[in-house]
Amino acid sequence: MKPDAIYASPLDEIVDFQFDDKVASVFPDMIKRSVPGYSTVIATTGVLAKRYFSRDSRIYDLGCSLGAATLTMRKALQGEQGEIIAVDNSASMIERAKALVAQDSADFPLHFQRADICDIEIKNASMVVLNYTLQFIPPAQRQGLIDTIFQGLRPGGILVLSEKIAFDDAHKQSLFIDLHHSFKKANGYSELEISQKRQAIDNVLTPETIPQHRQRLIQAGFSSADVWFQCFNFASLLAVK
Ligand code: GEK
Repeated sequence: MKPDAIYASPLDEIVDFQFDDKVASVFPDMIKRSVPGYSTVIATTGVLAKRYFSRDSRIYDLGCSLGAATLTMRKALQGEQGEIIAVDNSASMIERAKALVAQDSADFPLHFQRADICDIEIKNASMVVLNYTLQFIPPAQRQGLIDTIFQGLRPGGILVLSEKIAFDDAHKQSLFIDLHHSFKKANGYSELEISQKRQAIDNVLTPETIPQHRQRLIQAGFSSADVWFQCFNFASLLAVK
């Protein structure tokens, strides 16, 4: 795993964070050291796939990056009949994900699509995974995307929605941001790296509160939407159609 040192040296200008080749090349290290609970969420996505996948249906992994969730679900669904559609709009992510899948021996059908997740058609899905990606979609487009996902799910199908979250309570907001920084420091990031990355990502990542997410999911038509995992300001919800 190539170590992430993108923000390790002082930068003259901090540009908005992008999922380019520099990021894709260090992504597994970056996400593991930056997102508390990431490996639990990925492993549990496989457990949920095993439970909720239904024969001849599709699973969508929206904002698949290097395909961590896709590879876990594929392994869980060996021998089943259906397909995974893994979507990302970053060419670097899709190319590298394809190379990783080429080394994977699981036989569950998988197709990559390079597209904006707000423009794709979703149909015949038993499960949709949105792991840490809705946060990069402009807030005004989020309800439309969640509505499209709901409509493309079979009855009883699920959406797994994992996000960085915000808090209405100012004390909780600053406490969890602080704890997240401590988590990053404990994982070897310096103060400079943490602060430069924060400047780069603040304009492109808009976290929302759990009540905002739940309200949007219920408005779309989901019969339930519950937090099944949270570590500091990162949470995952399970919404059932
Ligand atoms: C994982 N789910 O490892 N359309 C398609 N892809 C997009 C869009 C968009 N509009 N916006 C962003 N992306 C992964 C981690 S990372 C989260 C997801 C993070 C893609 C973007 O290219 C990137 O690959 C991914 O969403 C977000 O479980 O880095 O914090």
